[in-house]
Amino acid sequence: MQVNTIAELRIDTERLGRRIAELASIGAIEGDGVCRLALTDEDRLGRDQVCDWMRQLGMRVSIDGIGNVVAIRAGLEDVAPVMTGSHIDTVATGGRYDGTLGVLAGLEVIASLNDAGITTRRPLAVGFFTNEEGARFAPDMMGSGVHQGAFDLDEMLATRGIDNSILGEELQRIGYAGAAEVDRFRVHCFLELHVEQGPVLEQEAISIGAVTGVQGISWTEYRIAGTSNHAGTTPMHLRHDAGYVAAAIAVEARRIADDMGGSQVATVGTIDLVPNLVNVIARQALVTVDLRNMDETLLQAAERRLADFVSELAADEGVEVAQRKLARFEPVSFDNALVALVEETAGSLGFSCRRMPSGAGHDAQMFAPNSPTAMIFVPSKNGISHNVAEFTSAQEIEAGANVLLQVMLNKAS
Ligand code: HGY
Ligand code: MN
Ligand code: MN
Repeated sequence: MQVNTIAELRIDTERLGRRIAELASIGAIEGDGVCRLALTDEDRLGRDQVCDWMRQLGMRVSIDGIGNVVAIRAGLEDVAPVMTGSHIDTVATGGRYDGTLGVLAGLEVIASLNDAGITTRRPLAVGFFTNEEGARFAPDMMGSGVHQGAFDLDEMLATRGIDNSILGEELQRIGYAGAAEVDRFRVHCFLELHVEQGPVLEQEAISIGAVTGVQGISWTEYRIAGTSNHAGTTPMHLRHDAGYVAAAIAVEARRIADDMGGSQVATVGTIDLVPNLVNVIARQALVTVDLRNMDETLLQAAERRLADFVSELAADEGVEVAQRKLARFEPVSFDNALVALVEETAGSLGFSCRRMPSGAGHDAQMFAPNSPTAMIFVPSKNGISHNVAEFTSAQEIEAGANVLLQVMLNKAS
């Protein structure tokens, strides 16, 4: 049966729920959480499972040079596909919905169309991208960045992880160094369903977020070299204390966010001291700072203020500071017409909906420069994410997946 848009078609919520639970069992950690850091064995097992599902759905699966996996369902015409997808790698203390929901909801769209015997005019594509999180190998959105031409493949394959592993070697080890070319795949449009990972939809009791864009992201690593010395005998004015400088950076990062207000956020997620002993002044500190803002000019101002603070403090304390940019993304705006379609579709399905920006980075932002792109958010309980307590209800997932289904059908007709 060749149909374009079947307004009454709906996804199978139980089947989607089963797949979410099954994938969450791979890399399961205490508290219903998931740990599938990019290119670990857990990530490999998750990849194997999702590729099996893709093949069972009759899709043609391809793997590219950085391990991105894209499955295609043929359309009536051989034209640019309507694509959806996200990531299945997680942070070390992740939840079962971040990224995973977007990939499995995409497969649920395919399964629902298979059940209904519907063939769309355009092909449909569902993908998962390597290392969206950037927690093991920086930067984040790495795979989708290579896929869409923002990052150089060889440079990313040479990336050293926080565990000193090399990305390309890990990719080979897990058997996902694919042959498909990168930066060749262009889509008619790209949609990503994702949990909001923040408190807005829940607080406003709204079912669907029509995401207008993604804020700018700046990750910097500071490697501070001081002098180890005795904690008791060293007079304060003679110290070159790397631990003190690291802690001062964390305090200043917070002060910058508080002073600037608006959408400015600042996070010090890692501080490693050497030798990390109670009675030894640290000779080395490694600290990362994550700054984000919806406005590029303000984000640059925050970066400058922190950089000035660090260089002044380093001179005062007599330490050496080497800084390295781990990730830098300017704010991204999604396609207004596609955002409007998400809004209209949510409304026609009877769901409340509001436009909103994304505080988190997403694979979708890497598609935005090349193709019309938009995202669909569903609520996060208590606004929690990157935490095993991450939760979104089956009913909220059903709403988001049905909006995804209908928007994809609309664009593929
Ligand atoms: O850091 C982020 O915003 C995303 O989770 N990678
Ligand atoms: Mn995510
Ligand atoms: Mn995440």
